[in-house]
Amino acid sequence: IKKCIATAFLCGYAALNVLAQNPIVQTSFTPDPAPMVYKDRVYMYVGDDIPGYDFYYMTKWRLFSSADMVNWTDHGVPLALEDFSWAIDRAWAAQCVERNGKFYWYICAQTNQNNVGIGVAVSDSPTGPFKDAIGKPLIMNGSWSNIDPTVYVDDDGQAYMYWGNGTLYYVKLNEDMISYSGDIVEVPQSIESFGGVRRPRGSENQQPPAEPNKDMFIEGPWFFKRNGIYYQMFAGMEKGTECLSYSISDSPTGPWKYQGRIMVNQPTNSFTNHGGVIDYKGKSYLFYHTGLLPGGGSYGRSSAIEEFKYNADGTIPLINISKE
Ligand code: FUB
Repeated sequence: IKKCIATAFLCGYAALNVLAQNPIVQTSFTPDPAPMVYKDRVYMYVGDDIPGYDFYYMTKWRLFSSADMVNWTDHGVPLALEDFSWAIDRAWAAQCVERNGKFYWYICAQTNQNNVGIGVAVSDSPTGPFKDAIGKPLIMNGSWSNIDPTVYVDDDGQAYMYWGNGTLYYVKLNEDMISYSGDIVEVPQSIESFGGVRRPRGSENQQPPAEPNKDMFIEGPWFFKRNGIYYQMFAGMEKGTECLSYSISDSPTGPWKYQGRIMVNQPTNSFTNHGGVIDYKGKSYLFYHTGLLPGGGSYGRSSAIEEFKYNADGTIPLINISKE
């Protein structure tokens, strides 16, 4: 094991095998995992927390892949802030999806207009090279909520992109995957749809008082469909720390029905949690992050994976973290 870690450090950006344990990458911080199944491999697109920082100042995105969920290949840094002329900081959560043999990596970043925007890079291969597809943000409306894009192409070919922090938005992407039609829609939030409603900043002490321990949509949506059910997993709230929660719908645009928490009250050593869900070779996996790599914490986060089984009705059980 020690030899493998050392090799990974030395080889830098070259493709190499890294360890299969939680945290599954031990050679760099790997927050905000976004898994993608393509052909017979799982690709895990992640961010990169920089050691020593006390905020989410992030500059690049990393990629790993596996054919067995045990041995992971390091594909280095296929995308970074400098690939977007308009991006200056906060290379935050991203997701890559495939359509018609092209790969679209949706990212969010702080822009040179002093807000955050969502961009998209495109490639002919899941491992790159990736290029900014439009040379400007796909979404930039002055809001600081434009983070954490998640994209799903439905069976009828309509693609949807959800994103948000506090406020959850979606648009219908066009077939080219780099433009959209119609308005940006703000998703209504209620106790029934997302477990609670986030209070406007500064109004936390106003009446009516918040119910203790109320869940709510914070950020990090992960939108997907399975057996006819649409799922919206998201970073929710549990005792002042992010947990993973989810809502479901029978339509890609809601209304959403809150189902509860997926990962809660776990010793993750991180304020944030952010995840993705896939089925791969007949098994279901939750990807998420913790601050459990030595030297890690809320600003040094690492990807982890748990296998789980859906309940017979499609609901998701509570999932515990494992450290190995
Ligand atoms: O990694 C930076 C931000 O922290 C992400 O965009 C959020 O989802 C949270 O994980």
